[in-house]
Amino acid sequence: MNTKRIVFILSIIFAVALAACGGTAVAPQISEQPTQEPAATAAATPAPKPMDAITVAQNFLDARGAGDLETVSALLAEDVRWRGTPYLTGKGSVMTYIEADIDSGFTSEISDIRATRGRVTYSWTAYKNGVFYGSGEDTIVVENGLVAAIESYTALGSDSRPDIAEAAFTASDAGFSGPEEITGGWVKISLANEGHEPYHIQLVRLDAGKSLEDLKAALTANPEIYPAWAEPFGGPNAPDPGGWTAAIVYLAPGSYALIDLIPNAEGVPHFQNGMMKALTVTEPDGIIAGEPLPDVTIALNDFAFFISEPLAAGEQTIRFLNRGTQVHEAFLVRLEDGKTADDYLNTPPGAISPGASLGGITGIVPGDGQYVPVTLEPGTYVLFCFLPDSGSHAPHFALGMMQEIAIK
Ligand SMILES: [Cu+2]
Repeated sequence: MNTKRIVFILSIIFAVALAACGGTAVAPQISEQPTQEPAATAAATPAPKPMDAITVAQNFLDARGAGDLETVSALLAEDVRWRGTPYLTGKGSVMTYIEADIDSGFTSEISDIRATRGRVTYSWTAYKNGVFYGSGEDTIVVENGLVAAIESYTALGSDSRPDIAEAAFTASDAGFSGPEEITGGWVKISLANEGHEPYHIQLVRLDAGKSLEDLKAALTANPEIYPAWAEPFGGPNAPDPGGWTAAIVYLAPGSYALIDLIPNAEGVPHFQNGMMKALTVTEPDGIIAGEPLPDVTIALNDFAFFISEPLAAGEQTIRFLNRGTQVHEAFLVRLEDGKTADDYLNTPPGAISPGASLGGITGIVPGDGQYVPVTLEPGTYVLFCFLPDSGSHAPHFALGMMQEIAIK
């Protein structure tokens, strides 16, 4: 891949950052990975909050494993659905099935639990009277603190599970093209850039009755804060001109806008000049694909990236998880040999930047996570978040969300 690409956006945003920081650029964090989050201390224990989806699912699985039927029953919604195998509706039917399962001597081990938007996916290995019986992957859907659905692939066979659907979009200097409607669930959204500037897809879910024009007007009036009726839902971050990126995202049914927030050479965000497209996400029918299993997780905090384990060369899936309090994005660039993050940011408008985009994800809300498939080669990479701080208006990279990563 040609690593020489023209980048307009970065130098423009960096100029804003310099102004916001009084003209002093903040040096990037350069660290031997991984960068671990600091351990919580007793003094910093947060106030009690409602059980999250993983805790509910874990409690349910633990109780089932222990044969604690009272707790199992208490964690099931009255209209719980068990989809796949078996196919049941209602707490009574599900309890009868679980009781029979336990009486038959089944036990299981659970691993790789991950969750997004109330959907908890995990791997299981089952034993009958202590002898290996089978393995698979299920999803538990948690609503209002209770198990609302169990999506089970047990007896369907390993290849009966739906693959993650793909939706391909193209950006040109004239706008976005791609599907008008896709099915909800986990979707791999790809973006091919046939234009002359970097373009990205920021998905925004709109409340009923709100239009693209409403969103355009609101973000024009206040470019830093989404209105209450619009929720950023991420998407693939910008490929270089001529390039291609993808992100695997969970899309809830509803009405969405695809927008591009990157400013042009005059500093005007692309969406103002037509880089907007409507997208309808429909209710999925039956079992949907499970959540991807990441090779590495990169947490987006206020204001730093935390990498769960060393990034290695090769093909892999990175999970980006927003653990902060603001909307964050991640943009991954491979630098040319000997170049730094500052060199990349300081590329003059219209000049050739010393790095190549691998994409990443656009803005996601706290608690949300999305996945990016990448192939990494040995070299120096840098992660950026360009979104503005709600208080100081400085871009997050100037506050610490700029990190160089060496991959051997
Ligand atoms: Cu950020």
